[in-house]
Amino acid sequence: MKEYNYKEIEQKWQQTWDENGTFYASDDKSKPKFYPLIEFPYPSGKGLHVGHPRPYTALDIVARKRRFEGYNVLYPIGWDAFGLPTENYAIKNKIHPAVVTERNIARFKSQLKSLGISFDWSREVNTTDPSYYKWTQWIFLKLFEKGLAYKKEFPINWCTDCKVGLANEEVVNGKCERCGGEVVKKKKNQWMLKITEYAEKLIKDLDLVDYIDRVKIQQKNWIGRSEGMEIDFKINGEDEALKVFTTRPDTLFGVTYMVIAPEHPLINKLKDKITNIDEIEEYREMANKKSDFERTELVKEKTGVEIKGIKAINPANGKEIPVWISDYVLMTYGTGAIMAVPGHDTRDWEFAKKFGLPIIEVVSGGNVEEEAYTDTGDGVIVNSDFINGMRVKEAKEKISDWLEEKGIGKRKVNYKLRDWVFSRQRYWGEPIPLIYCEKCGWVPVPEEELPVELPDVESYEPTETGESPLANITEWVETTCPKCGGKGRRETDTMPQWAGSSWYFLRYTDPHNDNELASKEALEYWMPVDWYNGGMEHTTLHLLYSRFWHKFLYDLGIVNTPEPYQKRTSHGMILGENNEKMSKSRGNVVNPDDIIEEFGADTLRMYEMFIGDFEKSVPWSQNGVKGCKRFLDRVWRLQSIIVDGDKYSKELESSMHKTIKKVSEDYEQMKFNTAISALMSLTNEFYDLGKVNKAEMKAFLILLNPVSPHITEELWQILDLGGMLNEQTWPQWDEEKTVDAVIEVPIQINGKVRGKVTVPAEASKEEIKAKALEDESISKYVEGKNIIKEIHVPGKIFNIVVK
Ligand code: ANZ
Ligand code: ZN
Repeated sequence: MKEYNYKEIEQKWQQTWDENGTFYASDDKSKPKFYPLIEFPYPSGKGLHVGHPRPYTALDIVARKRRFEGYNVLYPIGWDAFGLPTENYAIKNKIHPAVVTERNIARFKSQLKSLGISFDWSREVNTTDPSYYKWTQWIFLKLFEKGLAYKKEFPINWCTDCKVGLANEEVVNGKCERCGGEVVKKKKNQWMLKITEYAEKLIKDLDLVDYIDRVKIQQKNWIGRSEGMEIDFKINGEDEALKVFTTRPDTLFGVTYMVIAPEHPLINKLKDKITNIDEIEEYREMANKKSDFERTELVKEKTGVEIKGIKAINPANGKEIPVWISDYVLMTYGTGAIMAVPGHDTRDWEFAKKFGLPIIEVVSGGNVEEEAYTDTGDGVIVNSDFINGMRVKEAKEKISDWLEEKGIGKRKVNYKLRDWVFSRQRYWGEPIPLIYCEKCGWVPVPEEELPVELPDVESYEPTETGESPLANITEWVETTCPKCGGKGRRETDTMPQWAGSSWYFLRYTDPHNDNELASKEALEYWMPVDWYNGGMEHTTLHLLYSRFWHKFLYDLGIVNTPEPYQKRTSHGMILGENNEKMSKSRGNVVNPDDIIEEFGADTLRMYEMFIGDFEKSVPWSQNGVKGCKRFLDRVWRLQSIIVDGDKYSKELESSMHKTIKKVSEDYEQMKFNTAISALMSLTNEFYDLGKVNKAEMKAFLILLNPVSPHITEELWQILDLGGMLNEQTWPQWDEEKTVDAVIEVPIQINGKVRGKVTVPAEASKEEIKAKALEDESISKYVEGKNIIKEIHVPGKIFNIVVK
């Protein structure tokens, strides 16, 4: 027997699969299809991380299993290659980001290939390739055409270090998510995408898909649907009404003051009436410096200023109430103004206590002098005229009807979801394909002129004014208006990194198409993605954005399914040995290349699947890696005990069926660790018995192949089991043979039948007796007596004689 030379074996099979195009998805559309998807990597300069192979191997297992089951499988891979780290590296080292990207991709690709994942490399996509981003731009133009892309002056989050506008989600605790730099507000004209138009569908259609619960919950929370009312409060002596959004119209009689956001337009409108305008302006300036996050932090001390010279009127009881300005009310939610009910809202309560504003109890059950009573379950409405005595739910309906009848209020659904800030003032992104003309306004670049390619520039740094470096290239910026032929200027903002990943799964179905983003036939056959696995860090935004684009394309009739992904699962992270996140600074980074070099890709793959529950984060263990290598060594040596046989042997028949069932089901449920355990136990049985026949070996190798594809393919060849392993079919199990045979034994006490026990056919006398005495209806005849004799007629009867 040759030694287990994993290096030679892995290289050999990777080359063979490549040359044969073994894992290319076929265009044979008569077969059922299976489309698994992993989140395509960002080719960073750091190379592959040991976290990458975990999800890739997981879906590789499912992909390989499906091929054995007769499916036409599309398991694609590509590069999400626009983005800041590459751009920052390019700036620092004065290398074109395209060159950096190419280098990084080459490295990632060779690393990924050395893992032996069954990707269809013929369909590789790269978001920075003009033939790809042509279609990203095309989709943007469709959004623009349908009025879903618009420009708006928007106080954006501005990172003072990256000099770039950030989306809310890129600001973490008031700091830039990427560089940790300080984030301030800056007014800027931005391209926005109207994702809010799809808010309702993005929630409702979650019913159509099979996502793990926590992912659905994240999607819903981010969209943040909230049912309530918009109510108009008259401003004394003005035509102007102040509109608020509330989810608790039942507390209307408890409103003792109002609060507007610092940015609220009412201030400018009533400037002349406001007697303390300087104080107000000063407060506004201070608030402008804070992030939304800081402003809404609960623990923070409330601040605010009363707007003197104006009063509002509570429409329920006609009472005059003061209007305040405070930064705990956000301009970006609801109407930017609230009716304050300090008795029943915690923030309002804190504010009222601090500024000595009155607190009225309108729902009984708490003690509003001590704290806000926010419970909506048990209390009864009090101090509220015609809704007194009702429960919250009923009162809400009643007062909502009343307000609507009077034309003072309107039922309204609000969403936390904001429109998507789609502009970046950076170089390394897709140019936004629009031209500004003094006469015609924003004009799309004609379709036949797409893609608008990134021009070469000298320096990739954003300009001091915060414009993208593209703004400095006059000969690129200055162009003619496609509509009137007059002077035009190109948009110099580029798209965010989210753009390219919002539709890449569509391109994989037909990646070389020059005429369409993908052909109708390809989309119809391959979509939706059957199974999408990715990290929990992407289950909010990437998922939401790509679902939005997909729904938009669905409405245009370009794709044929309302949802892009039928199923979504998520994996846990791989941590350092000491349970901390792997990072350079901690010095605990494991490089997959080193593991492949020392133990082989088959071992690395197995280890990453064996390491623990797939959904949980787990620490790396070098000993665990060694354990997997030892197991594969044992698998290799099975050659020495192989015997002929084209059926499972009597001794192993039941174990074979049980293992096939267990492994098949576990792979589907992503319980890879227990599937591998079952294969380890079966191997032990082979060795205990001193032999494994060819029929058993065939089934065993196919079951193990998805986890460790090279060694299994090699053993198949060495043992001459017929053809290539990857051409076989998945082994079947016989349900009957997976259950142990059981028998019923009647139990007699002193010759009288007192009951029956069910035991395995091969159960011993002791086992039957123990089981019988567990049964109260039998044991009561034995209690307090001595057993003097036991008579066992195997398969027939068990008699206990007592005295
Ligand atoms: C009166 C009231 C009484 C409220 C009460 C709550 C409890 P969700 O569920 O998140 O939609 N609100 C409305 N707009 C706001 C803004 N721009 N900034 C800060 N707070 C705002 O929350 C809706 C509630 O949040 C609204 O209902 C409003 O306070 C507040 F016992 O109105 B409520
Ligand atoms: Zn024009």
